[in-house]
Amino acid sequence: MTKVLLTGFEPFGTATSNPSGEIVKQISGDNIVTAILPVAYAQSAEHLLALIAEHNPDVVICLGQAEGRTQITPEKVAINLDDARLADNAGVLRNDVKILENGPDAYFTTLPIKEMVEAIKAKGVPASVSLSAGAFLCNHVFYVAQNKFAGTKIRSGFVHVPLMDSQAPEFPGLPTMPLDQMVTAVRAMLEVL
Ligand code: PCA
Repeated sequence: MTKVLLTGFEPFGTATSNPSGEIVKQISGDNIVTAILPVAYAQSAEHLLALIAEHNPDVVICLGQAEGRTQITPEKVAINLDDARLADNAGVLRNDVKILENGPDAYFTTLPIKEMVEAIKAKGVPASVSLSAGAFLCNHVFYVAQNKFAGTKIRSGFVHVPLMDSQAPEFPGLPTMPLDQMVTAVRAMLEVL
């Protein structure tokens, strides 16, 4: 049986909740380990690598919030760069910092993201491949995971989700999606695996 590690993030910035964390709270199964990562550069990577060492997953899927998006968006590429206007939850601001000094500039996902997008759309939830995970925490853990599993058979990747409906008052004017649709989408991705 394929063992999956599925992670979300805690809230960050001015937000008081994070859909990625709420999604993972609703997913469970015999072969699924879920966790919520801190939104802090050093701690997120440390936590993710500790979970991997403890659980030996065959597949790692990390989820994160992307304000402004309207669809579930599996990410194609992780870049070797921390560069954000926002400080992380530990107060660390990074501009133009490499994640791994001698690492490659980028890694592609090793998840079957096109099949995943089709499976999500088949459930009636909008989805598309994204070509940029940004350069904040989401890209950071994505790059750390891809680097960890480079050259192995372990598949890993990152999926951004929109804001959820309950966040509308905190993010006026930005698109949201019902949380249950996001949970449906994540279950559809897991079925592909
Ligand atoms: N989204 C942020 C970090 C945590 C999250 O859920 C990002 O897109 O980098």
